[in-house]
Amino acid sequence: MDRYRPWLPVSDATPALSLGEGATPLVHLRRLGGQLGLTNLHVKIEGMNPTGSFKDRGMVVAVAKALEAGARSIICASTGNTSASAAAYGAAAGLEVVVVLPKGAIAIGKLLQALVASARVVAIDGNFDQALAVVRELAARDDHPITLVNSVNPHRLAGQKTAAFEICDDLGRAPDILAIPVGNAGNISAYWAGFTDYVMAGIVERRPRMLGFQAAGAAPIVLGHPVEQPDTIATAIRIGNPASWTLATEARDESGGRIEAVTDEEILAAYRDVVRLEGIFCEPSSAASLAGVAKLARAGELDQDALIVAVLTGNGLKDPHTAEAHAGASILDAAPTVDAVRAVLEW
Ligand code: AN7
Repeated sequence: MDRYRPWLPVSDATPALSLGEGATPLVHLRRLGGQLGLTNLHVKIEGMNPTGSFKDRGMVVAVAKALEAGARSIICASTGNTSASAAAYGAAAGLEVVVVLPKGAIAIGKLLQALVASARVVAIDGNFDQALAVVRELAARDDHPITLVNSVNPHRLAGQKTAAFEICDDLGRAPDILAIPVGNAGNISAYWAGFTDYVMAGIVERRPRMLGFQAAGAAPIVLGHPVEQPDTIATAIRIGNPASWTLATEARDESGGRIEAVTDEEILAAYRDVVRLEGIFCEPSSAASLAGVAKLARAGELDQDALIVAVLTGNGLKDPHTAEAHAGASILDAAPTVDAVRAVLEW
């Protein structure tokens, strides 16, 4: 909030709040890029934020503004990362935090982040879209004042624009292509707004083509209609009726970009490749951005020297069950002797 203060809806009346969010690494993927024939492929590692996802950029602004307005409580629906972030920033701000989640569909690390930070966690027998409808209604009522901190709160998107600023500041220009996973469609909209701000201010000349990727089983924007029962291994983007649908399609169309679907198999392949070849462990939903880039590169639809930034939205440590089930790693058991360890290593 301090670094990009002029671009944010904050004033001297806004309480100071920070867990050290932002300033995340932009890393050149030489090995994976080489395999795909792309010389200039980068990732923005948003899993390095304080709660392990990009949500912190927007949550810090939303919670500071809630404090400024005198709020005592905040509420959100979530596929996991928003609730982890709300729980952390709400704790730091001394607010009551209520999170409403789809039961059994949240990666365990994210659920524990909310619980250990003492959020009040309500699991509904329904999906994210139903949870969002419930919290919107609760926040709109007068009988129990509570501030909604989902990305329909404009302060969330304002804060998330800072990632686009950082990318431009690091590169000295905007990338040619920005690839990003799409769930509730807030983040793609925020990046587009951020790039637009920088062009309007004359800091960069052009905006990137925006490439958004949804999971094939949860691809309402690609299909052109809501999906009643979204399903994908990428639980963070298991969303059937995105709140920022129109903003996302505007970003796509104004940028000459695309929003496409990637299958769970393609997502898992990218999830494994980026850690095996590059040492970067992201969560499955995040890998949708790289899965999409890989698919288009293999189809010959990307210039080999295009300056590409794929956003890795969340940290792989959040979802150990998916790692265990799909990363293919196995442990070699051995007795505690040199010979036994040599034997299992086949030396
Ligand atoms: C890792 O936490 O919607 O398109 O409730 O956690 O802005 O929704 C998370 C979304 C991508 C999609 N990657 O971003 C929530 C939630 C990760 C995410 C997305 C999410 P949006």
